[in-house]
Amino acid sequence: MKISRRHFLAASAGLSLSALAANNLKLFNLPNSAVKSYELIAKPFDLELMKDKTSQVWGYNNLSPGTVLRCKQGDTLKVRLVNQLEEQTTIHWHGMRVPLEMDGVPYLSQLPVLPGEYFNYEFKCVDAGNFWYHPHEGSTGQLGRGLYGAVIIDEAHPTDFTHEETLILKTWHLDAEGKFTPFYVKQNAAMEGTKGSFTTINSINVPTIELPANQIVRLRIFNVDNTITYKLKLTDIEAKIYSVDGQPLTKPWDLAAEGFLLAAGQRIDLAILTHHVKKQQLILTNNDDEQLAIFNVKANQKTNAAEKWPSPLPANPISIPDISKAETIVFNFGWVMGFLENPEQEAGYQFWQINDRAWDVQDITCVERPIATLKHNHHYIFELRNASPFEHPIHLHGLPFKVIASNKKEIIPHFADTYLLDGFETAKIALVADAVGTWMLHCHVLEHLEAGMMAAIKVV
Ligand SMILES: [Cu+2]
Repeated sequence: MKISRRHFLAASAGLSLSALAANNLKLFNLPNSAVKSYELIAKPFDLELMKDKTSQVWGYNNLSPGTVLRCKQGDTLKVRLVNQLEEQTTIHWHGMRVPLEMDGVPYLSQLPVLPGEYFNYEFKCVDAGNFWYHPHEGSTGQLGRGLYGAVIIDEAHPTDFTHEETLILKTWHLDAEGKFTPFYVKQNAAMEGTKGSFTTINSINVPTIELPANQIVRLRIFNVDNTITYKLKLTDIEAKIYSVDGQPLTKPWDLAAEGFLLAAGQRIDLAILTHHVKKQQLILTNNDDEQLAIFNVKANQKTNAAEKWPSPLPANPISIPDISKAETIVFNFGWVMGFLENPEQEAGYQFWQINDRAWDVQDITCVERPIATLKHNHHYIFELRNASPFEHPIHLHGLPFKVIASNKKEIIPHFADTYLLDGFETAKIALVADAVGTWMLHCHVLEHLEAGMMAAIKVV
């Protein structure tokens, strides 16, 4: 069922956005500080991704990744999105706790921004860390063509890091001429998704990045890909993970010898000390064999930061779930195998389900049928069960969660906004439902989302 914009306005008239905002005020009750304003113009432009080939990408302000939005924890971010695309769009602030009406979900948070229109986003940045922005509309194509960017919220007080780099990972769907290949292929969408073939960091294939010696370096690594989980390793140097999804780890983790799985949508802060590097060249790899970036460590006379691992980053003000009083809700991530026997059937567009229900991206009334209703400020455990052999990075809007258990992996409890659910894995995440509103729970393999793997969770 398709519903007109007028219908949405009529339906939402009874719903007071200011009342919703008031409910969220507690979250945003930080001391008043600066306001940072940006304009993001979404439009197509030509970009040389492959040498001597032009790709017609979409970006913000003729950039892909778009402008880095940056301010300090507690500041207000004001962003005007101007739509100069030929289709409607929105912006979702991945991992950021914003009021529902700023969350960018079309027909739930706001009307889609039509070609030629603009929309003003404004919210307080309550958490420090690495977040990102992207459309929540036409996801495979809009993100696939390059619409995304980083949001970096600096900690309220200085950290021990003395140098930083932002690395945004994506594997583009391009042919040998630099032209886009399909982002959504039914047969792949029913399985692990359609992978691109040309991997870049900040839109450069295997960039060489200069790092000064004698520094405490913070690598902010983002996975904005439609599909791929990268298995990250850094050669010839010890590295530690300081945050996952922008949320600091109480005790930083060693980057394991077998690498770290960074799923679609996720971010980490990776720390290295460039004091006594074994080699002047450090290589960031995916799956051992694919080079992602080369770091050249250059002598630097300027500073002499102590050769000491930095203190953990300060925790964000997230409500801590109390497992002893939490109610458990089970979510089954299902797979309709019938599709594979008859790949031509149109019903194949809904072969992913959560608790036996497929989301239809064409039917805006889905937002009116939440899959679970939570009581405001109550504690919950979500048991996430994967009934398929394919992995699903499960992302929840509005409510950061604590990862607490898995039947397949050893879990060190930590906060995140996306959990990589392995094939046939059952995992547990815990949260306090401290933000009133309707929040999306979905897989960040974007073809899975568009083929049904999305649901609404309501907090009342
Ligand atoms: Cu999935």
